[in-house]
Amino acid sequence: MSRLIIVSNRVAPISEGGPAAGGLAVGVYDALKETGGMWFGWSGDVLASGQPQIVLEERGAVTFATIGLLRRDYDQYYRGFSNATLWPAFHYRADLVQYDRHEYEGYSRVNAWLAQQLVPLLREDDVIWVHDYHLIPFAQALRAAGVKNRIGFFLHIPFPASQVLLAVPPHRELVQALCAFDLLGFQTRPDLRAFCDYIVNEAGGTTALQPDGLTRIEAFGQTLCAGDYPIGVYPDEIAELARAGERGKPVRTLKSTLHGRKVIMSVDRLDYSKGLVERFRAFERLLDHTPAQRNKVSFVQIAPPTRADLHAYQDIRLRLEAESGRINGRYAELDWTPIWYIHRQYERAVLAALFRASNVGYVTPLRDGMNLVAKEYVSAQDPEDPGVLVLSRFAGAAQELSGALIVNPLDIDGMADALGTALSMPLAERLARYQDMMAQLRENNVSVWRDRFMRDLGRVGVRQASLPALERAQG
Ligand code: ADQ
Repeated sequence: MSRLIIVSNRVAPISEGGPAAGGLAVGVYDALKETGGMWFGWSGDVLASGQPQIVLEERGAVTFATIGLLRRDYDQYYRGFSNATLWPAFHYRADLVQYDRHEYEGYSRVNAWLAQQLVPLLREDDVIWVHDYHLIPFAQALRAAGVKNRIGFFLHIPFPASQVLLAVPPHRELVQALCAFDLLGFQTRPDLRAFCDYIVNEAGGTTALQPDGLTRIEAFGQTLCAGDYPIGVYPDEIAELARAGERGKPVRTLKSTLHGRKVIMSVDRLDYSKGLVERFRAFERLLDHTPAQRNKVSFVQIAPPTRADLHAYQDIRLRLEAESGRINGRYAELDWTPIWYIHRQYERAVLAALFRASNVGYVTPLRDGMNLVAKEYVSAQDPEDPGVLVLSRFAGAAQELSGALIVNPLDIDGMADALGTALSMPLAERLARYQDMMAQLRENNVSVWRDRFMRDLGRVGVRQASLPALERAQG
């Protein structure tokens, strides 16, 4: 079996069975343990000066290879082009896109430099799997260094519609760089369609659905394959964590503070793509329109700040603080706080137990590649008395979780109605919806996601020769 090389911006700090590891990290780490291999990426350190050196750490059959970034590289590659240009554009926020040519040059330079660091560690039959928007030019950089191995790419965030992607000045170079991979994986079919639309209408390439379900793409003189691979979780492990935490301190504290009131629960990184302002307002609208709900339900929003050195993130934080203060000021009573707005990180086991103790999972991003919280919320429910998931149609998870109450996060009244429906849903309907979603989550767990991608990457094989012009014209 070939050795697997995972390349991602950050290398997940995995400790065996450790609480910090998310589904993705665990899923990928499992694959590495099976095949043996290496996880390569940024260590998280930012160096003021000097020459960053790779640190190798062996754990069983897995080698962790990490390297620091110089301050200028961090600013241009990570903070700048990745998170101030690509992240907003790929989440349909062209209004927030900041573009600086030097940052793009830094992004390309760091990708090339990281690729050069990896090359001496590679063996001939390694299979390389690159993750996410920080590393779009990575295969191109490896190819330039003479690497012929199979290289796959998985995009964790949405791929935007062409008209939105055009807002990123080097859009063409980026898509051309993606075409240097052998296999491209997207979270959902709409993301794959958006990519194909760009290939056909902006790049003059062709796309064709193959009998094996993969889409064959020809563009920029390259031939590659693409498919949709919705990422999953391990639902039964989350259920077990949640059950084990049912009598733990966090849940006891929550319950004793609530005095039998219902709970609506949200957990997100604090990010403008997650739709938190609209979500707060819809909860306020519920209280406005349904006086009977006042003092009967609290909304818990857990949102640890991220990327706090970017203006857009400081801005959303201030807006949320203002909104939660305003709504609480309007409705709170001596014995009831309507919105609990918490900036903390919690261990996975605690989150799972809190999900189980809540009546509604409220997951309403404006755009999201998948949204694992939606899947974790459902997995954590009590099979005898499950809560209800209220889910944005713009989360990738909505393509699979049809048992959720699907909402448009811009429709404040619609979301308030859905919250009301969720809070009063009879047990029989909650059970039917939960069972439907759990079956889906078990069928497409994170191992299935990983194995499908690895199988297809093995299948597409080494770089394929371009088809002759005639066949290309027939598409
Ligand atoms: P994210 O944007 O980070 O991921 P998400 O899929 O929701 O979004 O994953 C967040 C993870 O962090 C979840 O496992 C969640 O439990 C955990 N988490 C969130 N808040 C936490 C807190 N306060 N304490 C502890 N843990 C917390 C990107 C894409 C998503 C895609 C994933 C995986 O943006 O769309 O689903 O990658 O592909």
